[in-house]
Amino acid sequence: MALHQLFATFSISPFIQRISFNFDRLCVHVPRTFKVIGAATMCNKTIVRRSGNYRPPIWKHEFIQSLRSEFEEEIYIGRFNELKGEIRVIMNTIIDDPLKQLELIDMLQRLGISYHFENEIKNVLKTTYDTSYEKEHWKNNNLYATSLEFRLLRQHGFNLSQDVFNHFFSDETKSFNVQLYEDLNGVLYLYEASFLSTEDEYILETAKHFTMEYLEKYMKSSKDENEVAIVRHALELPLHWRMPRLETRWFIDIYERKVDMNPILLEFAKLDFNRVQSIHQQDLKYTSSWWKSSGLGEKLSFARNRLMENFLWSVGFGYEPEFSYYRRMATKINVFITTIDDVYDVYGTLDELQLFTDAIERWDVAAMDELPDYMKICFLALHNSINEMAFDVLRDQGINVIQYLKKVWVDLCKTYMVEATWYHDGYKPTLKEYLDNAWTSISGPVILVHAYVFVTSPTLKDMENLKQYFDLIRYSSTILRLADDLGTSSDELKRGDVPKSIQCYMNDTGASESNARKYIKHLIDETWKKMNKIEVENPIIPRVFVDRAKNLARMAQCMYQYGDGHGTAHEETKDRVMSLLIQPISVHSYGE
Ligand code: LA6
Ligand code: MN
Ligand code: MN
Ligand code: MN
Ligand code: MN
Repeated sequence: MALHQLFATFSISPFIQRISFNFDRLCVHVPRTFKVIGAATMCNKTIVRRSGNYRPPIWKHEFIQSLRSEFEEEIYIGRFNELKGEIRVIMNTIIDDPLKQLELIDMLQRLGISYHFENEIKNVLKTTYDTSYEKEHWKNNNLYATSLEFRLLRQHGFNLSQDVFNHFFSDETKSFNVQLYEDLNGVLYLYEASFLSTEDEYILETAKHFTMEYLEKYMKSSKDENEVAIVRHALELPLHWRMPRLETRWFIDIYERKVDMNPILLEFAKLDFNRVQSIHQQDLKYTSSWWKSSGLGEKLSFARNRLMENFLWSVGFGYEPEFSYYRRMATKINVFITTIDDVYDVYGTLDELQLFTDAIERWDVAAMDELPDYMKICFLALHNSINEMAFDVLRDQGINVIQYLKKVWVDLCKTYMVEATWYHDGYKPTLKEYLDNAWTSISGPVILVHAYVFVTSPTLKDMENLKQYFDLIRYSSTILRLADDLGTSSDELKRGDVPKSIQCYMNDTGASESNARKYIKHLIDETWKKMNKIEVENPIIPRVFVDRAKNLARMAQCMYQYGDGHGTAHEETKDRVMSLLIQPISVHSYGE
């Protein structure tokens, strides 16, 4: 099967066929309950356009260009390298203590600095995995140690069995031992480990429910503020589902207050955070200049103007310094997704949308001529940008990827078109029918196929192999879709849109909105389990790509944690941008 057939399993054809070109459709007859923001007269009838009522951006281009960081200066770099050496020394001194080694890895990961020690970490985990079935005293009877080992190994794609928890679990009562109630850390670590489970792992499923209940109770009864903050944070979202960079920023503050913290790790983590932040600022400046010069913000003023938020997504996909180019390209892609989605959902008439979809399918500048002006500029900007990215790949890797990139944009526009048609016809899909289309219409395949090209440096054969990772792309995209629906569907329905997953489930089952939301959250949990399974069962998928897929799901859960953090640009997103991209962490002075 060629890559262009990759997503064909999810047939959209029955709906596409209904979208025949009909000039009369330029004239919308049925005004729904949306505000008219644009009106034009064609064939003597008025075109009614919806409005997103989006607020203007809060981050100005001039402000972004004014950002300066001192953390690239010699004095910091010298100290930084010194600390890195000291951490290597620490690693060597604990070489005979497996538990200490795992604890150190855990701290390095949570402090966002493990990427400096990838080889060392891989070696430790490999050794641990190879000996993990032997009776070893350091983890016997120790729920905390067992859970830590389990989580770290699964996080790194090692396929170890849930049976490591047998000792703490009674098969007769199908429950965990009550002595555990004495061990907060053990329960907390078991809770985090349970999110690495695959489907049908009933011990881990029981662990998840048991630990949640325990931690909820603990939070209500404990007087220890620091501990309560940690437990509340864990219950809001488990570690496995969290956007790595935000987690790091949060954890550095927590770590500083820990009684047994290591000042070397802390100082290194702070310097690294600030150094990486200055790289992010360079990337941000580049994309902000690009966005400004594209003129799209002014010409398509009905659409969300969200350069900063789109950049934040890219930092969620990959924060490490090596991903600079990828972050820049991913931001452009996110900008196009956000803008074109508003063309389909808010502004365009059904006939204009069909023209645009056809133009994308032709991928030819000649196709522009038939488009209205606002679409022309959008089409050419997309066409140029994607071709330019393909040019970079051709120059650097010697392969032509245009057909692969184009394919995902065509699929995206076709699924947008299906939704536009459903909306126009007042059609209510079932949840299954909706999701078969909506995991593509949320743009996950666009984001991930481009990511694959930029982070794995593929050969043409690797591009063909991409079809084998179809499920990974689908699961990650499904979580993105479900999280987006939880955060955005209330406003979308007010504005006028197709029923989203929550409403489809309500229509299918008669459930209340609150129960439908619970069900969608359950689906997210189940989809994560499928993604976890792929990771441990397919060692050939490039890890750097699997991490992008997981990070996309994580970023979605982050952005929509408190509602629509992307489009509405509320306080929460503003605070996150401030702490991740604008403000460095304060460090003591490094003067002479
Ligand atoms: C879609 O918003 C959108 F712009 C996103 C932020 C989703 C992921 C895209 C990125 C990373 P909307 P719809 C930029 O909620 O119409 O309008 O599919 O998507 O529900
Ligand atoms: Mn469950
Ligand atoms: Mn939309
Ligand atoms: Mn849409
Ligand atoms: Mn949405």
